Order: sequence, then structure tokens, then C-alpha cells
Amino acid sequence: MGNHYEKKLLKEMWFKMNLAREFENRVQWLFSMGLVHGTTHLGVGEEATAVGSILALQPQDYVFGTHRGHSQAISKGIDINHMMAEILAKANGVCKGKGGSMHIADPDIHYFGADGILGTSAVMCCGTALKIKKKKEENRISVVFFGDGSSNEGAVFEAFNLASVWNLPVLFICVNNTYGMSTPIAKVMKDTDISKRAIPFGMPSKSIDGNNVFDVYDTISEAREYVLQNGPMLVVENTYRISGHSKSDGNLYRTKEEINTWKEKCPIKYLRHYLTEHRIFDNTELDEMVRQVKEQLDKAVEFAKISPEPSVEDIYEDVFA
Ligand SMILES: Cc1ncc(C[n+]2csc(CCOP(=O)(O)OP(=O)(O)O)c2C)c(N)n1
Ligand SMILES: [Mg+2]
Repeated sequence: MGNHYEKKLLKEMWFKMNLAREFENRVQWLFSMGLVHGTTHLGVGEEATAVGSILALQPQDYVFGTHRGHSQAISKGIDINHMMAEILAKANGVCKGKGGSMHIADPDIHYFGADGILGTSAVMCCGTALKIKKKKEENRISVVFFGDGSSNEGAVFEAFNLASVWNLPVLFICVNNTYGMSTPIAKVMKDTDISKRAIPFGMPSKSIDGNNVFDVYDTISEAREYVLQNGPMLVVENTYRISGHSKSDGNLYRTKEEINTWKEKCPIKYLRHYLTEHRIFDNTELDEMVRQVKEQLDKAVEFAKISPEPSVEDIYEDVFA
């Protein structure tokens, strides 16, 4: 596993996973300074699910992210400066400051952010897949990320059904971080093996270690081929959210020990160990890349801070409902 990859790809994995982690750290800091409106959902610890999955896709593939989607947008290649400006609700944010943390989107790179109503992205993903099918577009699929909690939404089952009965090129990726807000999955699911939910819809599925970026990359590469040739598939990426659910989370529903165990299984720690152990990069080289990431983010924060506020005249623009 892993050692058949080109050095360029391994470098990109390292760079993007650190970019995602450091981006979250900056958002946390900006939030604590009172500069972020509303709330924000951080996905510290889940970086391998986004980076491993999206690097295995093609740029033309459609991706629907989640409310915990900073790492997904970054993996898809969003402009960091304009994404940071969106976090600070500035006029030149990716959504002109009207989306904020949860709705970061950029149709130019075929990345659609999250919907506030959990589960609906799975249905919308069937829409773009239907368009791919109707227009007979080659080598393109439609991908949706959703959480374990969201997997209980009726809309997700409806999307499974529609995608399978119409053989749509949809790849369903369930990011199972074992909690929906403060509720552990065992409290809301009789059988916590989410991959089994594909069975009644005649879809294949796989349940994998979402903290191992190579497992994720390999599985999604194969899944993409399957979806292109045959139709929908479900992949469950098992991981853990080290950060709280949102900014108002006091972590009262889980123990410090549990969080610490998962800190040990940190996907970035794992990747560093792998890259140094196999002598692909040494620690100095990896640290230098992290330094570059931090430099890039310093610039992004500065860009966002000095960006203009949206004007009151524009308030009704881009508003559809
Ligand atoms: C239909 C709907 N119900 C409830 C909510 C409130 N809500 C926002 S995030 C969340 C938890 C979702 O859990 P999961 O899908 O596992 O994603 P995670 O937050 O763990 O990444 C809930 C219940 C919502 N946004 N939409
Ligand atoms: Mg969850």
C-alpha cells in the first residue's frame, strides 16, 4: 500500500492534509477573535477522508460537500484566499460573503457546498448525475459526502433508490465520525455497519479506515471506475472528529481518553510516519512543506482581513428565496 504512488501525489497528499488542518486552526483562531459570523464546523482528524477521496477523482467530477467541508473544498482545489474571505463574510469571498463557512462552493471547479438541510445534497447529486447521463458525458461522475447522522435521513435513502434504479453515476461517500452532534451512532442505529445500507438498493459498498489516506485513495480510485462503468456505489470512510461538533460544543458527551486515543490515530501523524519510514521524505522536508502551508495561510488571512465588506445595495443579489 502506498509505495506504488508517485512522489508528486504523496507530496500533494501531505500538502493538502496540512493545508486543511492549518486552515481549521486559523478559522478557530479567527472565531475566538470574534471575526467569524454564525457558527463553523471543524473537521480536525478527518482530513484523510477528503484529501484521499478527492485526489482519487478527476477535476471534472462534481462534488457535493458537507457542513464540515473545509477540507473537501480545499482538496477540490478552491482558492484559499477567497475561501478565507468567505469565512470572514467579505465581498470577494467565494460566495460573495453570503454563504459563510458552511456553504463554501465554487461551480467553476465543480464543487458545491453543503445544504443546511442534511441529506438533500445526496438528492442534488443525483441531479448532476442525471445530467451527466442524459448528455452522455464521458469520464465524469457525481460524488456526495454525507455524515453518519445524515445517513439516517429519508432523503439519503431516496437518493440511494433513485441512483440505483436509474443507474446514475453517483458515488456516495459516508464520512462516519461516529457522532451526529452529541449522539453516538449506536444510539440511533440498530446495526452500525452503514455499508450494509447499500444492499437493498443493489449497490456494492465498502467500509474502510478513513484515517488511512492510502486506503481511502485506493478505494475511491476503484469505486470511481466502478461507478463510471456500472452505476452507484457507497463507500463508508470511518474516522473521528477530534474537534467539537460546532463552536458551541463543550465535549460533554465523550471522554478525554476517547479523544486522546483518536489523536494518536491522527491521519497526518500516520502519513508522516509512512513517508519518513519509507524514506520518501525526511522530517526536515515535511516540516518545510508545513512552513509553506502556514505562510500561504498567513497571506490568506491577511487577504481576507483587508478585503471589502459586502455593500448594503447588493443584499438582494444572488438571493433566490
Ligand atoms: C434535516 C436536518 N436535521 C438536523 C439538522 C441539524 N444538524 C446539523 S449538523 C447535525 C449532525 C450531523 O451529523 P453527521 O451527519 O454525522 O455529520 P457530522 O456533523 O458528524 O460531520 C445535525 C443534526 C440539519 N441541519 N438538518
Ligand atoms: Mg457524524
